[in-house]
Amino acid sequence: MSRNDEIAGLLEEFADRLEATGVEYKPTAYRRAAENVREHTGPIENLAGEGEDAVAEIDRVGDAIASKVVEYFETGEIEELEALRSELPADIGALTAVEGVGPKTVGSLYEALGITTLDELEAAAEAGEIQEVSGFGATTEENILDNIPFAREARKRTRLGDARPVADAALSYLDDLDAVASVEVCGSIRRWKDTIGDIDLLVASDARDPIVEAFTDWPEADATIEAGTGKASVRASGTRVDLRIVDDEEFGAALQYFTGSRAHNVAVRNRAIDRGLKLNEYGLFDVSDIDDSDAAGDDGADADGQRVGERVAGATEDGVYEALDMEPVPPELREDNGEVEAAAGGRLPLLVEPTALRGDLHTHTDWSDGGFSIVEMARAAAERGYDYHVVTDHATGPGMVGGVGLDEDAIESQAAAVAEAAESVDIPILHGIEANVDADGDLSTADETLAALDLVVASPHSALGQDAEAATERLVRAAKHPHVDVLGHPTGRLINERPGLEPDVEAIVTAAADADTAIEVNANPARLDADGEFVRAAVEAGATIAVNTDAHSPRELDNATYGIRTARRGWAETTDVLNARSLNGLRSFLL
Ligand code: DGT
Ligand code: CA
Ligand code: CA
Ligand code: ZN
Repeated sequence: MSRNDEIAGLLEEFADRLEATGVEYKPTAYRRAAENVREHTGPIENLAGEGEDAVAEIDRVGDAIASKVVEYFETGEIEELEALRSELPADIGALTAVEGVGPKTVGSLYEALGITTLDELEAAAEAGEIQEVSGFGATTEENILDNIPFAREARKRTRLGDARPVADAALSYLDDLDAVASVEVCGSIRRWKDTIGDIDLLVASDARDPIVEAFTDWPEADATIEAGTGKASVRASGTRVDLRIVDDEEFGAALQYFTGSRAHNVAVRNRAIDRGLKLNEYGLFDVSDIDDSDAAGDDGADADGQRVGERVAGATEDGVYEALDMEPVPPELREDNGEVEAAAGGRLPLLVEPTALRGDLHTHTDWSDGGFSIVEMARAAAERGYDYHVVTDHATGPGMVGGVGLDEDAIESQAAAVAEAAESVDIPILHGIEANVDADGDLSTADETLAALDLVVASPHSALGQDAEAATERLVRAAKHPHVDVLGHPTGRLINERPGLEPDVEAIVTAAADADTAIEVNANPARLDADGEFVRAAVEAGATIAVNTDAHSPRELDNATYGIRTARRGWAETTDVLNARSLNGLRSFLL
């Protein structure tokens, strides 16, 4: 964990604990400060070394918070936070992971029942004690009980967006070591799964011990879990990172093996067996001349660990697939969902490329809850090399709190502002809106206003706990709405935080295909919604996909990568993706 993340995390905990004790306003100030601290580009530790004034230069970090930051770097703790921790000795991170349990709830439940852990929360709910606490009822208690298993599961896996930067940092650290010939990520992170159990890394080198040593000395590693011969595991940013070191000639076979998934590997291995070959992490071997009495073990080695059979492939991963008469399978597809048959038949899809996007169809500005102006966001899009930019601020409606959304008059004013902004940037700007899909599937913005816009994203932001049938009706209705162009983050899930809607996906993608409404892959790594399975259904139904970041800042436009990878997990080709089209192509879809 970088020290900026570390201090940001403490400020967030500070905010939660203040809120739990009933303090008003201050928690918001701490959360805003935490956000800016996390986003700050240089090491805050250096600023802290220069003193409070230097830290207070950071946007939204006032003198009081700056002095706590300096205190932390000087003494290793923040006295006031320690006092709050002993006043309320509850595991606030674990407890607030339960949907519907906020810091205030944690405070009340500690005061009334002394609850400090998830287990205690569950026991109290099961015993019916929570509904007896003032301000709580039977429904709340039931919801808490229902949501505990999700929270417990969620804490075991890391979001892709949190794990990937850690993996990239490890990759570049290892790549800089002289003894390293090749290095790659493997496992679920190479398949770009939306959550990651642990990060797997593979190195080719003939110097195993020095690399194990260098890896356990990696400055971002918080602890060594184990260090052996040719492998080691450390903990970094709360995630386990596994490293394996193999010989150069085995690198491709090991990469194939450790990328998984297990189910994909089983299918590929069976194909090898059918051909008289043996595939394992060391290589692909011709074992057709070896009879059973040679006792080749499961790993293709005999009892003495000698490898048997003649090596057919193994130095490169592509070579392994080719020797099995298969097209090389992109890692995103390796889930045993038909990719082995497709690769054998030369029928793999031409997946949408990471560089295919020509614009973002869902972005925010300071007209709603974004942090930047129309011009700033459009310039950032132009700098990325996009051909067009679409502004879709929030409309008013269910799920919008604190006066965030635009009403019809404001949308009309914004149209003029977009036209004016377009004159000062080198990129065409389209004017859209992110309308709210209410619980019944209607939109909260008037039809004539929607009709005047270039593009309408319609997203659910409220009633995300409704049952599957209601959710299906709601989303089908929204997809069929004559003014809706893109169905935004269709389930409303937040990975590891809330499951979101669980509709009949088939019904929605069919309606979307019929109505020419694109299904969004929201690339925010907290969402990745629609997910790969949803995309696959959409592509098969002939629906169009839009890969959008929902950016609230220029930096968030970079999240597009996660959206593209998710679309690839759903077998999407370039032609399936609306914003891989030219401006003219986009316009003709919007007609
Ligand atoms: P994760 O970490 O839970 O997100 O999922 P993976 O897929 O990264 O799984 P992991 O870290 O346990 O192992 C990485 C890959 O290595 C896995 O996808 C397949 C391969 N692998 C590891 N151990 C075994 C094994 O015992 N049998 C087989 N067939 N494959 C294995
Ligand atoms: Ca893994
Ligand atoms: Ca692993
Ligand atoms: Zn949005």
